[in-house]
Amino acid sequence: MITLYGFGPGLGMYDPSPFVLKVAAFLRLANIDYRYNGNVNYVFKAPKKKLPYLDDNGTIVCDSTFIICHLKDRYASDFDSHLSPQQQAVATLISKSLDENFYWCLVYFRWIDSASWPTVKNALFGKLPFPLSTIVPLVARRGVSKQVYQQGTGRHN
Ligand SMILES: N[C@@H](CCC(=O)N[C@@H](CS)C(=O)NCC(=O)O)C(=O)O
Repeated sequence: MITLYGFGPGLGMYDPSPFVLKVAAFLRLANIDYRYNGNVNYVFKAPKKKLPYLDDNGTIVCDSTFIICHLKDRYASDFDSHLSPQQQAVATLISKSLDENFYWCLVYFRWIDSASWPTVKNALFGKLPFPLSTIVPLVARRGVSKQVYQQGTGRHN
């Protein structure tokens, strides 16, 4: 059995992580049977401390790009095989641009932008009991702010 580990539903989505959604979309499009296990605590158990990761009958694969490569290899489901090598290269660059650049804008507007933060905070942490409902979002936002700043996007207005 294949198990995809993610954060669990949030922000009105199957999973709030675009990387988890990308893998889930691939699995569904390829008609590969899988089970989705979503819980925010999996991030602490994940081998590389990032989600998603996948357990394919005992083979653990981390990172959405490597997961999709693994699925393409093992289950022969390459949707890009009709593309020329040049088109496949362009597709890889577009995908990487979204993963490595656009993603940080998404993170910025979810976690840092003061207009959206109250909504995101309530959606992700609203069910926690007091005082966790105050402390956990504060600590999490501080950690994410540091990441966005270090990546560079957080240095712009
Ligand atoms: N390159 C990775 C990126 C995964 C990633 O950044 N996941 C985020 C959630 S969208 C995460 O696990 N963040 C937790 C953390 O950094 O502590 C992939 O494609 O899977």
